[in-house]
Order: sequence, then structure tokens, then C-alpha cells
Amino acid sequence: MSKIKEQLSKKIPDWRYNYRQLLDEKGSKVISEVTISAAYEGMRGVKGMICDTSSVSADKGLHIRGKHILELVELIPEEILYFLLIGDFADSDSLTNIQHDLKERSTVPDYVWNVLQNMPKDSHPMAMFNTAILSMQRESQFAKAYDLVISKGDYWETTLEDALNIIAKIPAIAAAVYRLRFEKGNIIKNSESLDWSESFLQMTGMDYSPDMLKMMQLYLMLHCDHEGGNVSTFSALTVNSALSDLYYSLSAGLNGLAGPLHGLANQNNLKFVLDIVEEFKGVPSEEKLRAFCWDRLNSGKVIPGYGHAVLRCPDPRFTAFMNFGESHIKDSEVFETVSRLFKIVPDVLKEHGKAKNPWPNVDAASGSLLHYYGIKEFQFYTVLFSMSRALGICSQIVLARAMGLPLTRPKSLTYEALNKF
Ligand code: HAX
Repeated sequence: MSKIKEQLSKKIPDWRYNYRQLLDEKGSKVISEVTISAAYEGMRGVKGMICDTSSVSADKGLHIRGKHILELVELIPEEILYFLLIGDFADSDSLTNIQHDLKERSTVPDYVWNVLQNMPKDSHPMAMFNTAILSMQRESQFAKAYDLVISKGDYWETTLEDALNIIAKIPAIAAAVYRLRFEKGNIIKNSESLDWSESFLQMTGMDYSPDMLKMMQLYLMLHCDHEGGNVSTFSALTVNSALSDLYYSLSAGLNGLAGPLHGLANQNNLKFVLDIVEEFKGVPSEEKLRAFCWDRLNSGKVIPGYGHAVLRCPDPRFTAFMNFGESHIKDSEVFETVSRLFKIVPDVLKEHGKAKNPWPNVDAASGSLLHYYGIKEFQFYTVLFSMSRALGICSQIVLARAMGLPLTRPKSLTYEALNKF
């Protein structure tokens, strides 16, 4: 049994007991009300689902397992995976174990390379990445075990196997998408490093410095989870609630991350910033930048990287990227433009009067770091976001199966029915 499975099997009985007790004692307590506006407006603020890995508050942002994200910036993605799943910090043995476990599971089946090589050359990298994950569905341990009629209490075990198998393979898949889609040469199928982020960098074939590795570890850690109701996680959880295995569920969720109002905002934000630098042949004055933003808003477009459905403060993940940028890439024109945008966009959005949250979200700074370190193909950025988000989605789904959560099936109403109310 893998070490992480052993750790989880010690935790799950208590979690199940607590959950059952809460349901037995307080199951009928009302925690939310649903207005007609909420029904028409994407269920904003409706509390109707469970997420134990992370929570997001409007004024402070992301907490993972109760710890604020800015307290966790030194963790690498494998450590955050352990923290998401188990709720304790990994000691050095646990970290070594999980890194070895992932390395052993990291060989990607050859047919995945064929699938990727046969996709149209101009496919979006997200379509390639998500198709590669879906193409491996035949490997699902959960689907095989389900056919043999395992008991519901054991669903989490094969779901965890699927989670670790997928997470182990995605650095190679993402790197292959990068090399194929941007004509960098043949796929590199293996790497030397035990470190998940470094292994990815090695398979892209890029030259990387210790600072670039640090940036990549930060990037792949920071995007890991953002509670349960965001489009990608909610979609993945819903698909999985039908007991579709993790290959189906993760791929479905990440298709949602590919939307411009969600994870694609990071590619759109960098394009926006690069357009500014090109138009003004460098970093424009605040006045020119303000006028540029107004032109964009007046043409009916959003300012990518600003606004949020839950947050009402600068996203602490944005702050973490800005802190990294301040200490590593302060001399970059692109980063300077991002900093200057932070000075003026919130006031512009306040004056514009539409966005409920005028502050930057995670996607407002990340692209400037990737660009500085040489990943200039911004269509690829959401794939990096996906690698990281897979850690949270997989963890949430393992826990949902461990708790035996049922099929998701909220009730919809017709206009006539609402009107009768
Ligand atoms: N620029 C211009 N207008 C904005 C805006 C922005 N950055 N953010 C919100 N608005 C507008 C909305 O388009 C909406 O206008 P309409 O009434 O005309 O439709 C109005 O303000 C109210 O929207 P809201 O309630 O404040 O925001 P939502 O909860 O509906 O949506 C979004 C949240 C993040 C989708 C939104 O702020 C947005 O489109 N931002 C730009 C895209 C972006 O950065 N997305 C990434 C979000 C973080 C994330 O998920 N990353 O993966």
C-alpha cells in the first residue's frame, strides 16, 4: 500500500464519523437561502456543497486546510498535494515517499502520444491536454473495480490510485503539448528529476535557472485549489458524483478552466499587457494606461485578471506572484506594466461601476513571470494552471468518494414556476 494511502486510511474513519454525527444532530439546520436573483445569477453566495480542502473568504481569499495561502508559499506542489489530501504537513519522509510514488507512476502510455500527434496542429493546448487525460480513461482503476462490484466504502481507494496515476503523468503530458504545439521538436518522454515541477521543465527541453524552477514551483502550488464552487472544480465534482471516474471528471472540469472568464484569463491578461507594451513601445504613463483601459471597457471587453465572483480584495495569490516578481524580475517592462496596472485598474473599474470586485485576481500577474522566464507562448498558460488545479480537483474527488457523497442533483425551476412564487 502506498504511504499516502496508508495515511489517508487512518484519517478517513474519523472524518466519516464527524460527518455522520453532524448530519444526525444538525442535518435539518438551514445554512443558506436562495433568492430568484441567485437562481438567475449563477447561484452566487448559495451555500449548498462541501469542500474540506480549502475555503475562500471575500476579504482574505484562499485558505488551504485552514492556513492562509500566503503562509504556504514555501511549499512545493507535492507538499501541497499531501496537505490537501491529508490535512497535515508532509515531513521529509512523506515528501520523499510521494515523490518516489509519483515517479514510479509517471510513464505515459504510448497511445497518448499518438493521440496528441494526430490532433490538428492549431488545436488549443487546453484541448490537447484535456483530450490526453480523457484518452487514458481505459486505465482507470476505479472503473475496473466498479465493474467488479466493490463496496461504496472502498471507492476512495481506487479513486486515489487514479488520482496519483494522473498527477504523476501530467508533467510529461503538459511538456509534450508544449513541444508539439509550439514546434519545439520531438516529445521528451522522461526526466531525471524526482521533483514534479523540475521534471516538467526538463521534459519541455527548456534551459531553466534555479530561479525559474522556484517560480514554477510557486506557480504550480498557488493555483492548486479554490474551494468547491468554481467552474472547473464544481464541474469535475458533478461529473464524478455520477461515479464517472477521475479521467472523465478531471477532463470535464478542466474544459471549464479553458474559458476566458476562468483560467483562460491568464493568457488573455498577458496578451493585454503585451499589447500595451507594444502600443506604447514600453511602459506607458499612468495617464495613458488609464485611457487604454477605458477604451477597452468602452468597447465592451472585460479587463482580464480583474474581478472575482467571491473575492472582494486583491487576491493573495496575486500578492504572492507580485512579491516574487518584486524580488526577482523588477527590471522587466512587462512586470512593470503589470504593477502600474494594479495602481490604476481598481479605480477605473470602481468608476466604471459594474464589477463588484475591482481588484486583481490570480491571473493578473502570473503571465508576466512566465513570460520573463522564457515561456512566451501564452496560449500554453492555462495548461500550467490545469496541472496545478488537478491537485485540488483530484484531492476533493478522493475525499468526496471517501465520504460517500451522493449524486449531485440540484432542482431547477421554469420561469412560470418562479413567477408563481
Ligand atoms: N472588467 C470589466 N467588467 C467587469 C470585470 C472586469 N474585469 N469584472 C466584472 N465585470 C462586469 C461583468 O462583466 C458584469 O457586467 P454585466 O453586468 O454587463 O454582465 C458586471 O461587472 C458584474 O460582474 P460581477 O458580478 O462583478 O462578476 P461575476 O461574478 O459575474 O464574474 C468574473 C466574475 C471573474 C468572471 C469577472 O470579474 C470577469 O469577467 N473578470 C475578467 C476575467 C477574469 O479575470 N477571469 C478570471 C477570474 C479568476 C479565475 O477564475 N481564474 O481562473
